Amino acid sequence: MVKRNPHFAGLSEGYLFPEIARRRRALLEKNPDAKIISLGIGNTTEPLTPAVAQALELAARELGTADGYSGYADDSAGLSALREQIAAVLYKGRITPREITISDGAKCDIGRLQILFGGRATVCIQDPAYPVYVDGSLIAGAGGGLQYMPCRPENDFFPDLGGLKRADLIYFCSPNNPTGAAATKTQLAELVAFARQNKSIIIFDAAYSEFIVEQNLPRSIYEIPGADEVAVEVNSFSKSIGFTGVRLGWCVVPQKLKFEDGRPALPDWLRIINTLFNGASNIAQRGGLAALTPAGRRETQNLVAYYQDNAKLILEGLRQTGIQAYGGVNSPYIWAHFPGQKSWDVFEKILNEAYVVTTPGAGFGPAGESFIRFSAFGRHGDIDAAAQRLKRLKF
Ligand code: PGU
Repeated sequence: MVKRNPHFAGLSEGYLFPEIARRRRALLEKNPDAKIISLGIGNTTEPLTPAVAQALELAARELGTADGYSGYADDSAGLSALREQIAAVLYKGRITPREITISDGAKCDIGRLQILFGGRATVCIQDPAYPVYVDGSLIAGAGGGLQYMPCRPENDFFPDLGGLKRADLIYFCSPNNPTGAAATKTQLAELVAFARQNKSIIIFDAAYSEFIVEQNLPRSIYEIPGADEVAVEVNSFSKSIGFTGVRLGWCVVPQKLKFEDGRPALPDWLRIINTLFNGASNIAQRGGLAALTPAGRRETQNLVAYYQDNAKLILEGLRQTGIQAYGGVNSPYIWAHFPGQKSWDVFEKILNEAYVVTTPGAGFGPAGESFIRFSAFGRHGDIDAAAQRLKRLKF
């Protein structure tokens, strides 16, 4: 018999979102007529926008012709045109196309980065955080060296770096999932200085960067001078243009990022991409290119604005109930506080009394206890109905 990989012993039994889906199904079994509204998993609901949908369609048609067909790409790092556009449009030339690799999504890149740095790397993770950082690190074998950085209303959701032990990797997500907090330039400069001082590497997750509306908030860690020596960045087309199912993202590994022995990290990263990944879908990449044209950029803004209107409705609904809620401005997530209550209990109450699916804060880490995450992804009508139902609840 084969021994089970011991790294799985430290993991919670199941991944967070399937557990939530299970509880939703349980309610439907009890009450098949329940009109459930999901504000749980951050899953996009609006159709692909015209310029992007047309580009995907055209790419698929071309693959059906002898001249237009293509198979494996020569370079698994992605279409050069797309890498150039990401560098020009989204990084304004701060990053070169060579430092960008195109992927099937930010989650998949986080998994591959965990292979790049290996199971011996010690890690610091925001608490609460997107569960993939902790679970993925544990699967990679980093069980011994995992440190939480509590992010609460009291510290403006930015960790107290002074109290931390040095770690090899620092996971940082801004705008944050789940708290909705977007770090300021000053805060990110502090993070970069901390990483430089400790010779740590930041894994910066900018999956929600398009949701930033307030002026002067950084959309990328590379807006901070010197970050290119200490940070990799992952990002995605999932939340900005509705590619949660199409699948397309990218990762930046700057040429200046070096390991302890002075070797650059980029060649090792490209080795992983070429060895364990055959490149992102050729069709999806054409959609990504269309999303970066002026028409595509306008469509992205409209789509994001649609979800931001939803966030306002949820925030208003919660505030009228007297619940303290954070986020929802530069982020599609609202982080609501229910002091003294267990988040899974509040989750069950909202599910069973309002038929609204949410995500319990405890699923994102110990500091998430007594919080609930509301996702603003959904149809206006559903969100409006959910906000009305929330107003009627007594906590
Ligand atoms: N990074 C962050 C911070 C995310 O919140 C998510 C999705 C991703 C990356 C994944 O991006 P892809 O490019 O689509 O791979 N978070 C959602 C979905 C749940 C999940 O398991 O990914 C959420 O509800 O938190």
